[in-house]
Amino acid sequence: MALSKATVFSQKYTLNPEFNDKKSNKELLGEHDSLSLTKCAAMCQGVRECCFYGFNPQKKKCRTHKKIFTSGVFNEVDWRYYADECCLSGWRRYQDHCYLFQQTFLNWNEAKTNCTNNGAYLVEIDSKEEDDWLVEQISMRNGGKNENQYLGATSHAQLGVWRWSTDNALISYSNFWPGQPNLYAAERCIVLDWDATYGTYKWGDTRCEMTRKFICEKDL
Ligand SMILES: [Ca+2]
Ligand SMILES: [Ca+2]
Repeated sequence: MALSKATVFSQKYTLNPEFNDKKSNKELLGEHDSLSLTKCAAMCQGVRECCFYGFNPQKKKCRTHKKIFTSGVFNEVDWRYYADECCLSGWRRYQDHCYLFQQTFLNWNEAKTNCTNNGAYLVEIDSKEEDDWLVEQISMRNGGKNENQYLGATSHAQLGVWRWSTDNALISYSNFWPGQPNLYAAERCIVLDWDATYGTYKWGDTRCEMTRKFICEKDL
């Protein structure tokens, strides 16, 4: 699939105010002269690896980064940073990951294969922030309908011990409904499970043969 960054970019770019007046050489692609923010944005847009850029209107400089830097940060006034959407068309970006909300219903194994074939993995939720963002996204798409979504964790190897499918790591964050997981022997997969009473999604264990919607995730 061709990466249509020009199209994606024109839809949206976001200011990241937490990086105001900061600079870092981490994940840096380059620093260039640039007369305007628009020209700086185009410099990032024109480079496939670029997903984050900063512009300094006083110095007329543009810094392009592979992704958001999290270390090596120092102060330098007048830098303002923007995130290029930077995901393939149809995917949504959250922090340094891209997500595809698949609308077909597949069993867990098929869902996992589908994500692999998309150069991604079945979504792995590592924080409350990521969980909240995903719930917000699927709530918008499904309008509160009962369309549960597979996550990438199973307990195939050991009853009640949940591991992510990419690296077999134990899940470090979870957000199960009270009373879940409840059927350890039969329900070896996890879904984001809609509850009409609470009007939101939390996690539940489920049978892996059930066909569900699912979310693919990939790293930038
Ligand atoms: Ca994740
Ligand atoms: Ca259950």
